[in-house]
Amino acid sequence: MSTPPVYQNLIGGKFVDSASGRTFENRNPADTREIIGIFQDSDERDVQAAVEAAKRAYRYWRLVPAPKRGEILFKAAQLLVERKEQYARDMTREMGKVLKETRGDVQEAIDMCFFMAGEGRRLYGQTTPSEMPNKFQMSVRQPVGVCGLITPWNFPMAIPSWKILPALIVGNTVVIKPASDTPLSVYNLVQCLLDAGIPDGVINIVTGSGSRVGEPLIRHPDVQVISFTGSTEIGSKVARVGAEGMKHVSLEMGGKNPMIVMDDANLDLVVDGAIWGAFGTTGQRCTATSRLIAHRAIVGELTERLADRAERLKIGNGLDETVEMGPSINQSQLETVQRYVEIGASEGARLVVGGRTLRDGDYAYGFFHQPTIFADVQRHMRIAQEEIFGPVLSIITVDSLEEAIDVANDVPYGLSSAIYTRDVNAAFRAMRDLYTGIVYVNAPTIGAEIHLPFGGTKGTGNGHREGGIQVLDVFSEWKSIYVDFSGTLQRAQIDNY
Ligand code: UN1
Repeated sequence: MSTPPVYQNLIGGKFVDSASGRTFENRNPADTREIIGIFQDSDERDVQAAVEAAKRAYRYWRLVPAPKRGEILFKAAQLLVERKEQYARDMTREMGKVLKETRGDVQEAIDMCFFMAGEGRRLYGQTTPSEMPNKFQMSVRQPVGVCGLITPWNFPMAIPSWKILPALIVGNTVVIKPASDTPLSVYNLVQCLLDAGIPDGVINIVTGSGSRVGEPLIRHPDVQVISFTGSTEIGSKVARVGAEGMKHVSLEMGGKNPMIVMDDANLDLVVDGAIWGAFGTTGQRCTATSRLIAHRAIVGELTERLADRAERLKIGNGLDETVEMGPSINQSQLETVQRYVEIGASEGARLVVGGRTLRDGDYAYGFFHQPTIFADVQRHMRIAQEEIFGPVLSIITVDSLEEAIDVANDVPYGLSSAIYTRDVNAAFRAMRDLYTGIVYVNAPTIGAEIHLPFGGTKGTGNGHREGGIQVLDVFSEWKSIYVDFSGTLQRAQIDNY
């Protein structure tokens, strides 16, 4: 086997070893015999150096005209387009999801790059009339400073792009800590930005653990913005640290996304949508369809059809174009799935398909689990309430739209939801009453497009949105500017009344 490549931290435009000289290996979750790369196991000293570099670069970058920053992003987007296939392959090797999905992940970064590049010529502010004569006023977006970005492994390029690109277009600089399971895709994305002409120090990468890198990064007094995607448990810790330091904090966390299926739904469409929503990315999406809330009149037939399709899904190494579902990301995630299968069984749910880890033949070297469906799930069972982040779908039976919406909303999360129906009244009710940041009609809970706001209610986040122009609010501050050209002192609230 050839020697795996070594990746260094990127600090101030230079690739450097960690201060301690320690490294870690990253392996392919479909075949752990393959080492994808050796990465730096960094600590506080590396974070300190990266933040200093980002702070230095900020003095320059914030003054580069936004349309010029946009031009660099346009170039980077074009490079991503050229390198899409290679990066998708790298991503399948490091993350495990199938090629068509890793191509989609790179595409999402391309979309974001073009979108934010265009924003360089907008970054719209507002002008408003003054209460007084001969006075002009406006509000403009300002960059905030150094942004600390902590990104997950399930969308190893798309999610980093959602954070890096809006941060940069506004004029901030960044230090990113990629998930230790998928740092390579962040290096690939950042390489395009460097090749497109991003100056030294504007983007810095520090790899390593959450405790040794993530924590000092978010605590650093010179880091003004923290954008985090990951678990609710870590997210609430990030929120506390951010609150102490008076930082902008954007959190994107879990989901327990429901798909409501009414008795008039087109079941062919539902089967396609539910299989894609539940088992795409091996269920490892915050937006994954993890609860199917089906009307009693069709639940029996639907369960059978879903079980039949799930049973026939081809599982394996995502580099094989015929494979439909890859492995879990790592041993611990696989164990979580196994644990929830046991929990579901012990809670009295009916296992209709799957439930087993695959260990024979080539599967022995990866973290493969069968797509799993439980029926007769009760709304308050743990498998109906807790995020599993794996290929497990819970089917809950209901008798009416009202009950379906009530069950759908009765979880601690609120990211995405869906309804399948041909009844326009039911669809509009659901659109209004489903308490999630994203609602789909006759489509599964996954598949958000980057130019709409992405995020959720309740335990899913802290009210911010990624995607859309709304993301700019995370990475900018509003400045209100008053220009008095009257040549006299005009006292607001006094001289004009
Ligand atoms: C995630 O699950 O963490 O909407 C992100 C989707 C993708 C992004 C998912 N565009 O499913």
